[in-house]
Amino acid sequence: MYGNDFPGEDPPGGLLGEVEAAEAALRAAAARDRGAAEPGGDLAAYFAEVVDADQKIEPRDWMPEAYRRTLIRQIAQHAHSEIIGMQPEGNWISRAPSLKRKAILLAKVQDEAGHGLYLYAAAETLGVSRDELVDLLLSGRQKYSSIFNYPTLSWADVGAIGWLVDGAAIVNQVPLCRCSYGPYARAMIRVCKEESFHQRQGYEILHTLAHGTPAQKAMAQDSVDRWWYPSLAMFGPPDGDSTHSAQSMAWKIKRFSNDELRQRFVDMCVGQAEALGLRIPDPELRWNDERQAYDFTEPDYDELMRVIKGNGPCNRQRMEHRRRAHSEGAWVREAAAAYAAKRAVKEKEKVAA
Ligand code: FAQ
Repeated sequence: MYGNDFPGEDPPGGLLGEVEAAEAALRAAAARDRGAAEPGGDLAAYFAEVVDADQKIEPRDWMPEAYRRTLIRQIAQHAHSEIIGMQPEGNWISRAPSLKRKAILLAKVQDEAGHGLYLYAAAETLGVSRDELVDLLLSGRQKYSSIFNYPTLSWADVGAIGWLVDGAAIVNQVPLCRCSYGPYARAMIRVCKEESFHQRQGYEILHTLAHGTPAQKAMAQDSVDRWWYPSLAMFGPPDGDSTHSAQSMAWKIKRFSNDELRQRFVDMCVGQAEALGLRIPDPELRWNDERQAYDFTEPDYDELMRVIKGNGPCNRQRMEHRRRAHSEGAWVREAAAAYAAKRAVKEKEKVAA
């Protein structure tokens, strides 16, 4: 048992095996002939046919306006989450307990920035600019994941974020590798491979602490106690309250409902917690033979709604930090734009010569 492997290897090869299968399917879809219907006739029928055949909608294709808007909302929210998500762990870079841990954490936090960039680039293929999306985040008109509004109080929190938050992110994102929109699906393949490393590094931190001194083990347990329910809430409201799931699943943007993925995450974590020697803080957690899944206590969805609306423990702090970083980075954007303009003039002169 190690990181994101799960008992019985279902699906075969674990979650990474599923990512590889999705990557192979993407290649096959790109190579396949799309069949009889060509755009030009009934565009909506053509769109439906491509989605039904599990092929990919590409930026050049016609798509319903609501599909485009849904993708922009979800991909932008996802991108913002990666960027804001750098803050809780970033707080620990200068306090990591060894040079090795510091180097690993630096690389991990930098990867999150990279994920944000792949995702902004995927959203841009839908006809919005990164500047517009950043404005929407900074003005509070677009969201980011609830989970990043909780504080990191100890070094063990870096482990718990890797194990639980990256673990939940992977369970949610592996099916997105098979999303119907090509650029999002392709971005997700790379993101999932990197997230898998993130999850393992968190698991390894917790494993080390859980097998250390009694104080270290207690610190690890305290982290798991605080991060468990917020991680369950990351999957979104229960299916009955999820406004977008039905349509997103019909369009094959989402492949599973919020509750299905939450259950999958719980089932994956139980064995891993046992291997860590840590307790999942849920007295109701028990195997249900009939359902072939664990029964568990749902997270507090009222708390989720409060956090989503801006009233979590760290919402204000996270947004203030992001706004400050954005304004302090203005000179970098100006310098990059001036450099690009100079290069464009030089290129023009070269062509003219
Ligand atoms: N937080 O109808 P649904 C990561 C909103 S990346 C905030 O069920 P949907 C990597 C939702 O937007 C983590 N808001 O919505 C990392 C909607 O609001 P709206 C981010 C939430 O879209 C690790 C309303 O509630 N991952 O962790 C949340 O069908 C470590 C109704 O909900 C993604 O973004 C929430 N938890 O399903 C980085 C994955 N849940 O717009 C750094 C892609 C729901 O109508 C360090 N996104 N809402 O006002 C998704 O899969 C989906 O968007 C869901 C929500 C599943 C999050």
